[in-house]
Amino acid sequence: MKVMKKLMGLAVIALASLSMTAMAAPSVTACGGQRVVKPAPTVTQTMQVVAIPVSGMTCEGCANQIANALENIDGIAQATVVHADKSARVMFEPGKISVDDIITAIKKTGYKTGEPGKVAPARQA
Ligand SMILES: [Cu+2]
Repeated sequence: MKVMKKLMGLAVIALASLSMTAMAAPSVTACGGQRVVKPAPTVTQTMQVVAIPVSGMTCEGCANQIANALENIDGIAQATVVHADKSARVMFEPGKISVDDIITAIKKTGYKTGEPGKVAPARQA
């Protein structure tokens, strides 16, 4: 009985410290990546969207840095990178840039990529 109580107490402490960590996590960044907000792109029928797994991100600031870098590239209309999802969702113009180019660009920012998901049209015809 005493042991059970002790274990319960430990579990409570563990839970408390977990939620403390969650609360202490800054909403934006630990590594300084501030998202540069750009106007929403004009989505054309030729644009496509690809989801690319990204590993190595440690916070939302990393995600912001990748998204900013991608959106500075000609042919990329919009990049949504989410640390929690470990993925990048990129809207691009296939005539200007390929999925391979996008993967190379992500790697250049210092993060690792996985197999890209299915490429889909950005807009339904
Ligand atoms: Cu970071």
